[in-house]
Amino acid sequence: MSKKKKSVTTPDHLKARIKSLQTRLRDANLDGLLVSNPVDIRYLSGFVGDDSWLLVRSRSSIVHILSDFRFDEQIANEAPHAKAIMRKTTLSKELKKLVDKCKLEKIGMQQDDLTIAQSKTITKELGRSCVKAIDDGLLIQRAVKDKTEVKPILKALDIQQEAFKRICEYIEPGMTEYQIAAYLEYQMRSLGADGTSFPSIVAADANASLPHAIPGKKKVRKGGIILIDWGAKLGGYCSDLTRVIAIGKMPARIKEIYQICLDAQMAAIDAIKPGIKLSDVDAVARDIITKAGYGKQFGHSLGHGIGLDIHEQPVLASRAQGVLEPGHIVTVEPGIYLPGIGGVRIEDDVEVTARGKKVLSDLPKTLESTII
Ligand SMILES: [Mn+2]
Repeated sequence: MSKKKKSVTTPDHLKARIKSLQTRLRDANLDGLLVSNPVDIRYLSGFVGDDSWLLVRSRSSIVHILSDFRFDEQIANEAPHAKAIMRKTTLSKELKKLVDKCKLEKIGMQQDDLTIAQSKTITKELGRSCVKAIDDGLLIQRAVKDKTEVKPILKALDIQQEAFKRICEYIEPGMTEYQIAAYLEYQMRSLGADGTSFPSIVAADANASLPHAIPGKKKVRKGGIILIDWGAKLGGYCSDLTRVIAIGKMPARIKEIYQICLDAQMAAIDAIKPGIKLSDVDAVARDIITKAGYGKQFGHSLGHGIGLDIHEQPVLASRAQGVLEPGHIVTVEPGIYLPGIGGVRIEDDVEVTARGKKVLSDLPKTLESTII
C-alpha cells in the first residue's frame, strides 16, 4: 500500500523531457497535458504499466500518475519521483479532483490515444471549457533521441544480429517459416531481449513479395530465398532490420532485384545528413529503383523512425514534410516485390549525427553474403 515516501529527485533525462514538453504546452497556452498513451507515460516518467494517466503541468516540475492498486508498488519502483494517486473512483473523477487542486484552467488531451467514450467522460467531468485538445507534440519530441535512448537501441541491435547469425546456422531445407520465426524469437529472448519489436516476418520464396507476410507452414528449400524482417526490444526500445538469404544459390531474377535494392539502400544511407529533406532521402532510393524499371514494385515509403514504438517520426517518404535532425534514428528499407516470384527488402538502422550519420547495424548484406 502507499507508504509515505521521501521525495526523490527526477533523473536528469526525464527532467529535460518534461521541460521540453512544458515549453510546447506554454506555447499552446495550456496549463497542462493529460498523457494517456502508455508509451508516452513511460517516456516521461519511467513507469511501464498501463491503465494509468499522467498529468504534466506547464508551470510545475511535479508530475502526477493517476493509477490504481495494481500498480502501486511498480510506480514506487519505476517512477519514485512522480506523485502517485491510487484512484478510489474513476480516472476522470480523480483527474477532476487533481485539476481543481492544482488550479489548472486549460489542459490538453492526447486525442489519438483516448477512445471517443473516454474523451466524452473527461470533457463532461472537467467541463467543456477546461479541455482543449492539442496535436501530439510528444511525437515530434520523441523523434529526437537523447543519449539514454541510443544505448538500448544499440543493445537491441546486438541481440537481434546475434540471433540472426544463429538462425543462419540453424536453417535447413524443409524447415517451415513457423519454425524459423520461433527459433529466431527464442534466441532473442534467450539473449536478453524484452521480446520482439513486432511479429517477425519470415517469408519463403513467393511469400517474400508480400511486404508484411505472416509466417506459415511454407517450407524453405534449397535454391530458394527467405526474407526475414525482425527486431528485438530492449528496455522498451525497438530495433528493426531486414535481410534476404538464399539456401545454396539465389535465383537469377532475385539476384537482379537484390543488387538494385542494395544499390538504392546504400545510396540513400549515403545521402543521410542533418538538414536533408525527408522526401529527398526517399527520392534517392526511389530514383535508382525506378530507373532500373521497378518503381511500381517499390510501393511503400523508404523508412521510419524507431524508438519506444516500432514506427515513429520521422518518416522517410515522398509526401513527408521536414528534414532530418541530429538524434533522429531511422530505418532505411527499400524493397522490390514481384508477385508470384518473390521479393527483396534490405533494412538497416541509421542514426543522424551532428555531422552526418552512423549506421548502427552491421550485418553483412553483399550479394555473396546472402548465401547460407
Ligand atoms: Mn521497418
